[in-house]
Amino acid sequence: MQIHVINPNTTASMTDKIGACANRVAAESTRIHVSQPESGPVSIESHLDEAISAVGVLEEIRRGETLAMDAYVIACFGDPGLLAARELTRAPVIGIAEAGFHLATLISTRFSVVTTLSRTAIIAEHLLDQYGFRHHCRRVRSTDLPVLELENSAGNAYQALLEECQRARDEDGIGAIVLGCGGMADLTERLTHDLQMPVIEGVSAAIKLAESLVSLGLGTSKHGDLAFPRPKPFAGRFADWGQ
Ligand code: 5HY
Repeated sequence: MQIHVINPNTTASMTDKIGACANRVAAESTRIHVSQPESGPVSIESHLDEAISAVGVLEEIRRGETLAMDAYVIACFGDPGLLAARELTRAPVIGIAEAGFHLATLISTRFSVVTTLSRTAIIAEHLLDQYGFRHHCRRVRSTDLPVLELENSAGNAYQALLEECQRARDEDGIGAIVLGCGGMADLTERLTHDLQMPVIEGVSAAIKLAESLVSLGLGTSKHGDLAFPRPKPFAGRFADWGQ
């Protein structure tokens, strides 16, 4: 089985970290391909970043389709371009936010999300509503850490994240925590140990969900709104998207 993991931002060290996490949890028979868009923001921390990175995700999906991938993972907690990506393929496409929410509700009745900048918390809240998980989620908390601070091993990102997770554990009446950034993929075990509470990060969750769907022969439905887009010309810089 071949799974294409896409880091929607353009920071190579974060792409490598996400790839390492995916390879750590993937089954023996699963081959992980990891990539990032050629163009786009180094980190995704705003609606503009989300919108631009979504095009990059779709370009990577189109590339993956030429390589016959069995599934795709969008490794940014905003799940940028998720539904449009599903229109482009029969393979399952899993966003790490959606995957994290699903697994959290399988092991706890209430969870909290701990993410990066407070300005991106609204993006996670919109996804909770869109996916129907709002009533399972007690709070979306932010550490106010810029995403790329997670790449700074000399920084205090871990301590800041741990303290916000401790507040969630002690104040929110929850049974699990969902980490709100692909760049936190390497911190799960340490946080689980330090918090003595289930901590879920989306890259691992998405890999296991993708493997399950493929092994069940389930892919993106082509009946209804996720059918392949109707052929039409595209103008200007998107001319080669046209059919
Ligand atoms: C992510 N940004 O997972 C999101 C996190 C966020 O570049 N990778 C990013 O803050 O929304």
